[in-house]
Amino acid sequence: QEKTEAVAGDSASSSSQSPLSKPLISNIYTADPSAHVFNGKIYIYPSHDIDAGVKEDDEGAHFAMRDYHILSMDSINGKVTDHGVGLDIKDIAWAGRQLWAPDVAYKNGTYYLYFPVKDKKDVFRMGVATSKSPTGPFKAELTPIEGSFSIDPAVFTDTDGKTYMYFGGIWGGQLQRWATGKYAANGSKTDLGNAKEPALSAKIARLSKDMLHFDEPAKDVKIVDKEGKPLLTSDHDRRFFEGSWMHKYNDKYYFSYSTGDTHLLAYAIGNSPYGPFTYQGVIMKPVKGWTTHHSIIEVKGKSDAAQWYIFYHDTELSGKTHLRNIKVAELTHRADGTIETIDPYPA
Ligand code: FUB
Repeated sequence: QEKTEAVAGDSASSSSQSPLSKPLISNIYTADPSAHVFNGKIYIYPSHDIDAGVKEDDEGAHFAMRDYHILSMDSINGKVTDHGVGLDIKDIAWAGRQLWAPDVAYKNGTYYLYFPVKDKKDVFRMGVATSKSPTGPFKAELTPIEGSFSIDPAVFTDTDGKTYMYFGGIWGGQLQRWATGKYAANGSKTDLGNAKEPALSAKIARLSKDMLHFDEPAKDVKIVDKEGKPLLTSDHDRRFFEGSWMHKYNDKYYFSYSTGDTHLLAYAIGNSPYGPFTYQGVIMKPVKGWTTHHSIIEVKGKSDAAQWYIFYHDTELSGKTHLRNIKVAELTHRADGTIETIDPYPA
């Protein structure tokens, strides 16, 4: 396995930008970072962006990724280790193209890597691969997870031990093509176009005890405004587009996501993993590049003081929307539970 080391943000920087907000690695392009703390160490499961020479289109064909590299850090300001390829598309029996944003969960000595990839009919499905090590190599199951579709799995284990997958993405993520429950191959390339109807929702499904299946049919992740009304299709500044994440803070469930074509990371709070979630505001203003995608974790320092962080990406290194680099920044919950909006490029 390839193994390289890269140094994380240098805290001695004289830049006015937060020292944390620098590309975490530059030996490869990375995006969609799903971060987790396993055994006191930070592991990052990003997409591995490559230039496959595919023409850019609204369905994201230029995001033609073929493998995952797994990264780790001992601390937020520490070195980043690239552990090399943890899963390759050639080792996924049912895969066609486009290995997009993954996530990982741990249970009873096994790490589960959840990944979206188009099958041989060009339909996005979710697969799962397992390893005894957080850095892989991961071995993929022979078929996609039954009942799974679309993209961007985010796997959350609640304090009661139950694990859920949030997923979905409109436009190139194909969520709109599943509106009837069956895949519409000639369906819309964007959304359902009904501006005054509730927007398409992300999905949630509880995982089975063996972590390899959905334990229930996927349900809608409803996002409502402060009056309890669902966000509408026309509400591009607030409605769900892709990039789900879940974190729990002070017993509340924080569902965060990308608004896609308005390039915001937004969040909504609920009292249960299933929601409904009440829209609260923007976590991060637009980054360089079309896409924005994040994860949020709590990291305990040596003194046991905890700090929350957001991992995200932009296109600082390449200036190209399909060749991204991951970054990390501090995230602050205010006393009332709301989150301070992050400007990724403060003056
Ligand atoms: O990396 C490919 C896609 O771009 C992801 O699945 C989306 O969330 C967006 O970041």
